[in-house]
Amino acid sequence: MTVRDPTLDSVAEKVSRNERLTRDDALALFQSNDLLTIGRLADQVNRRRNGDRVFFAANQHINPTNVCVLRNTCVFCSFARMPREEGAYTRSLEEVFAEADAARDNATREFHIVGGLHHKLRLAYYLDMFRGLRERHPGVHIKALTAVEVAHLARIEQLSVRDVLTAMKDAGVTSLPGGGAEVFSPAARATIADKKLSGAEWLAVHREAHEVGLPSNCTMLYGHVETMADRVDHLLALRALQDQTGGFLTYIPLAYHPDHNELGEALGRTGTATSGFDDLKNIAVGRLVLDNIPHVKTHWPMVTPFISQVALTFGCDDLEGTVVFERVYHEAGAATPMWLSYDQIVTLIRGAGKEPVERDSLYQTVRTFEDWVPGQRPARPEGPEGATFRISHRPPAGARGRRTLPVLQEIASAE
Ligand code: V47
Repeated sequence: MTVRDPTLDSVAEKVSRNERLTRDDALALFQSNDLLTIGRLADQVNRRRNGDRVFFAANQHINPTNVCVLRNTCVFCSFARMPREEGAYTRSLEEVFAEADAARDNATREFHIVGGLHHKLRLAYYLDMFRGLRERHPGVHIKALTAVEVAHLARIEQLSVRDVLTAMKDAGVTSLPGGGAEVFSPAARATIADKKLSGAEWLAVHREAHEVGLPSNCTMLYGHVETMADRVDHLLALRALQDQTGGFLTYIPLAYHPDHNELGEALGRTGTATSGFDDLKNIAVGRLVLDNIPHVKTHWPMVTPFISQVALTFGCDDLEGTVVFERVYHEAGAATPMWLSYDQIVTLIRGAGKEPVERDSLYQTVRTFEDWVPGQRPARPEGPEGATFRISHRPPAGARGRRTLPVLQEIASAE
């Protein structure tokens, strides 16, 4: 393979020999602008593992509350509110169940449940939610609560993290999402998320999750104040834990969105998210460094469906899913859709010359599409013909100049 940037020669040799990359190799990759070489190397590694398969999930995001005790200290987040701040909400269990009923019409296989650190919501609220969802939607996996929420619940309940995780598992949770990792560097964390649990604590929660039999995802928030060395050390810390537990399913690089949050204002970055160049580089370097994590996922709500489609030839084998409805990044200025239809996802994957595979949370195959011919019939398997989402707008949030977000009002068949 022709390598334009000579600093990547030894990385290319190691990749061809299937050898583990070092810290210096990872730094060289992040510092290089030879994106096509980096992408080709990552593609090579991904193809060895996944061939042309690209996974996706028919999933639904549920955010039970945006009230968060870290509202004033996680300065990169646009989603959180103080309890009485305009736009603050907390769903009753009935409201959560009503929102989740959308799953019936949309052949959903995964609920992705994350929210703020509420000062009053107790563990019982979440356990009742998981049990209720399990009962109402027995075929749907529950991927719930970031390590930050788990640690918060352990603290307010005066329980161990292990006890909280075990109770979650018993109530029907099948995996943990990867949020809250941000970037482990203590210096960067002190700037963007001063009071959040530390990197070591985040890793400890995931270690415990893996030990009690809950696999999890992992993330890195990039494109804010972190250095290239911070990115590398973050990836190496994830790789080291994975060597010990094998419990991470997928790595997801998360592109920082600077709108409607204090950090974006302080950096003068409002309206300027990460670049497509850096988005693709983060996918590819993640694939190359995390040689022991089976999957790398691109989160299309953050980087656009088009960059995500291109990422499929830059080392990525997972296009996330239908998402229905993304709120966290849209509060921070993401201009992408709030969901994609099942058919749009399948078409994006096919459009990249890849083989779509619908998966569940644990990467078990739900469906493949060898027999599906575009244009003849929808790829979407079940649900009433023409089912669609009806969107309404809540009253202006006002506080901190945050924009009004469309929220799910009801789900119904198209008239
Ligand atoms: O931890 C918050 C990020 C994360 C902003 O596990 C922001 O499958 C960008 O982790 N700009 C939560 N990012 C979401 C998350 C996730 C997403 C999709 C899939 C999975 C999975 C996990 O969102 C937070 C934080 O890193 N975030 N605010 C922002 N302004």
